[in-house]
Amino acid sequence: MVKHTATSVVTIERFIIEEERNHPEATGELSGILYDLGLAAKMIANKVRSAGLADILGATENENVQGEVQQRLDVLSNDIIVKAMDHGGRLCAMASEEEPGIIQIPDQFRCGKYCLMFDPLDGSSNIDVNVPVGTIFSVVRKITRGRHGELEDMLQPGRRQVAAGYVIYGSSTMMVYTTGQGVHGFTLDPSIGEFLLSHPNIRIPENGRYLSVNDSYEQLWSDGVRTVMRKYKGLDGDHKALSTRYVGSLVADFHRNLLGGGIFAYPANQKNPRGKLRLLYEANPLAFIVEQAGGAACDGTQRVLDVQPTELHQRTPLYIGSKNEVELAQRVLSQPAELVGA
Ligand code: P6P
Repeated sequence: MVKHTATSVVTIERFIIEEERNHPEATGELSGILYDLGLAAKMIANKVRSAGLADILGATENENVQGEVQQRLDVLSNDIIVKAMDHGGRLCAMASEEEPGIIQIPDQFRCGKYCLMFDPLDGSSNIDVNVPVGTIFSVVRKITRGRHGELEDMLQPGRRQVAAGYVIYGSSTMMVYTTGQGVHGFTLDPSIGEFLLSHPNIRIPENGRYLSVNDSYEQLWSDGVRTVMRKYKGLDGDHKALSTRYVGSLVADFHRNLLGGGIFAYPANQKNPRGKLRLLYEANPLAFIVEQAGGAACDGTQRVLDVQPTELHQRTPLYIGSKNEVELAQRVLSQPAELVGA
């Protein structure tokens, strides 16, 4: 494998092609998916950057399948991805946070052997106040027979993913992805419209610096979760105090912790007994990335990538980031209730 450093000018297209060369059996279909997602990301970045000027801020009158008011940029980003991906002949179906059911490939286009699941613009409630938002995507191989993708193709455990990534629309636009060969980050150079390799082989520090959690739910947490948070805050003397950093935008919080070390936690609570975040297109892709970077992700009792999905939009509690902090959560939350806090 060619060893790149952040100083050589390597476009994402060149990097994808060079990575593909490491797999003689590769047909180039997965490379094509990643390339097309990079194109969609540039188009979304363009809309996000000019949202304040082009009167596409604010909410539509529609709600998505989650019952969340759809922001106009949500809908626009969803349409950009669907139209960029539906005709390439590499996908047999898609699924999006913004659409209730599976998105089929139109009959006039060829179907491929992969399924794409995505959250087109996560954290969109932050758009109007200029807080970073992100796109998250997950790719799995089709396992059913027949031309078109089916629900069964989507409901595979996260360990079956063949690629996963996100785009963060922040102070710069970055695309971070893995195909199981490490995690690599590319920063968009708007002057040439290219994603350039800026963060080769990202590794997350084993010990976290930051704690990302919404403390306002403390009264709704179980005793076990409260014990975990006490430890993260250094109140039990057996773990150093982490600095709290919570943007309220998953991709922004995850990206900071991936680069600097930290734990993002969205526990189950009495209001959201299965957590808030979605398994297939939020927790699973980020879990694949973080494990490839040397971190971990659990739902409080098991590895996220081992969860067997049962519904397209199912939610999951999520503890994701530096290995030591995720293992602490799993250790405490796997104890019988009566032992928690012992
Ligand atoms: P809360 C944004 O709406 C989102 O889905 C994630 O991006 C973010 O991490 C989470 O919800 C924030 O949720 O309940 O803390 O506002």
